[in-house]
Amino acid sequence: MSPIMADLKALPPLEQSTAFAALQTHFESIESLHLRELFAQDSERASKFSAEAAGIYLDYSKNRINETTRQLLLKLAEERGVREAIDAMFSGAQLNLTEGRAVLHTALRANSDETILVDGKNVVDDVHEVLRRMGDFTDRVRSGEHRGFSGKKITTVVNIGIGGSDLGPLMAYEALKSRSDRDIQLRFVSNVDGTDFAEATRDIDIESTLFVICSKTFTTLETLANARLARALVLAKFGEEKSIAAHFVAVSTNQEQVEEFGIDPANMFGFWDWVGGRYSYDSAIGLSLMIAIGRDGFSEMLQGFRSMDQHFRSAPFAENLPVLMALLGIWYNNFFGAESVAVLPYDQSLHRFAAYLQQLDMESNGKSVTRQGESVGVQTGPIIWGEPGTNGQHAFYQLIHQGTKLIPCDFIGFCQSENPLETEGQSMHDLLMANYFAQTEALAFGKTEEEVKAEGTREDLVAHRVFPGNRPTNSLLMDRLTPATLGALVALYEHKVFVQGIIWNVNSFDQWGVELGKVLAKRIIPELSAGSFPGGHDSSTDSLISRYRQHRGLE
Ligand code: G6Q
Repeated sequence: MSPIMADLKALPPLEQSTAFAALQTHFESIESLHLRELFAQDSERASKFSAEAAGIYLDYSKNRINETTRQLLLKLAEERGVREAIDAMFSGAQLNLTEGRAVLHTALRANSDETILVDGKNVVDDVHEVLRRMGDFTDRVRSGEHRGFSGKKITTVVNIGIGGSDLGPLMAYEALKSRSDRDIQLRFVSNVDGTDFAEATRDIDIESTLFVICSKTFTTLETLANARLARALVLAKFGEEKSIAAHFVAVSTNQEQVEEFGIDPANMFGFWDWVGGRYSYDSAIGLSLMIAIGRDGFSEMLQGFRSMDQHFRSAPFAENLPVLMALLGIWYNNFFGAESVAVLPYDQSLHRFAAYLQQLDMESNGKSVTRQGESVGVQTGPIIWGEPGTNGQHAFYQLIHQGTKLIPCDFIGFCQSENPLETEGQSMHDLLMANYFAQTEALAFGKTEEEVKAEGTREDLVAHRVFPGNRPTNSLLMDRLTPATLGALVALYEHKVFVQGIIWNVNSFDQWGVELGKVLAKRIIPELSAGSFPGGHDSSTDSLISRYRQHRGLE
């Protein structure tokens, strides 16, 4: 075994572990039990199955578990070495063994007096140095000290990046928009589809626009293509290479490529290879967000991340929010055969949260081999999807309530609204949250045939109007959506994904699955331009390319 792999407990296949076998036996006895019975048996159930940390209250009582389930799941976490893995991650062990890297996004929010060594160097000092530079730059942009080439104040920031260099800042900007400087608008360009760039830039005033080029590697095709378009716009406007310095900054780990692109390293904000792209929006990748919410807002967000980190690191598993949510996920994924998880924020400003979690979870745990390269043998990462409530209620909740699939849901809501409007004396927020509470109640308890009949329902409609219930939900309730609660919420999901990855024994920190498509696309790019097309793919791909070429007038 390599020294890297020695960082974690040697694990037998999951289905051979003692706790997993015990859970399998237990599952057979509890599978048919209804949440109606579980609640009827115990009036204290809600308080027994809830936990709170870092401003997040988690009620997980509407899950198909009893005390034995909880104990067995907690045993599974212990048996799979979750405690040791947490310690290893926080101390900088090279858990990302296929890329030979530490996994230290938690260092991005460490207090300045902490010490975390990577190759003998305290990385916390570097983190705080970059944060200070970001803060100073942010202040200069917001105050108008940093201006465009022609002297105009910056009023538009266009973030160009993709995947981990886009989804985090975008999600967080949308979430915290109510706290942003409204004199500065953020735009995001990610897709290599020209429409994305064209729409984001069609009405901007280049003289007052700052482009933030975010790319960990600075080699990503989509980002570089969009960055070149932006560069051309700026040069077309001013006709001088010198204008680039006023209108471009880069966020990257790759100084050489940044310089080659023509951005002065003085305008570059760095981060490190021990930060995974999808774990990076609290690094310099969050620069555009910091410009929007200010350095204090950003620091408040880091404080929220930190509170959840501390909780995750120190709380006993029975009270540990990320561990509990991870175990509940495993319960449905590996025993009930659930294929997906719906994430349902009752807050419009979290409308990109499910998309953000899709990458965080699916790119991390969408794996089928173990850390040692053997077949995992069990189901791993679920499909993550969702939309804000109440919109989802008028679209896909039907399937969650009465469909044939079991879809565990995370409901996310806040006690205070950032926009506390009233309509004829009625709080809009109460209308919203009444729906949150009602949905979790309906999903858990449903409506029986007797209840439907008792309402005088026509005989032929009874079956259609029955709600089976017993549909599990987690309820996450927070006071309000602040930078700190957002940070804590994101860290909760980051650590949940980590715990599941450890239990399945997969490497949650690589993403080899995105490589093949990139390589094939590179081969195809020249085949879509003038010149003869030799074919040589399979018959389907060849004919699709030929048809495309015909329609483009090339054949
Ligand atoms: C995230 C992934 C991926 C990455 C993008 C952008 O964990 O690695 O989504 O963030 O491919 O990569 P660059 O930041 O290097 O451009």
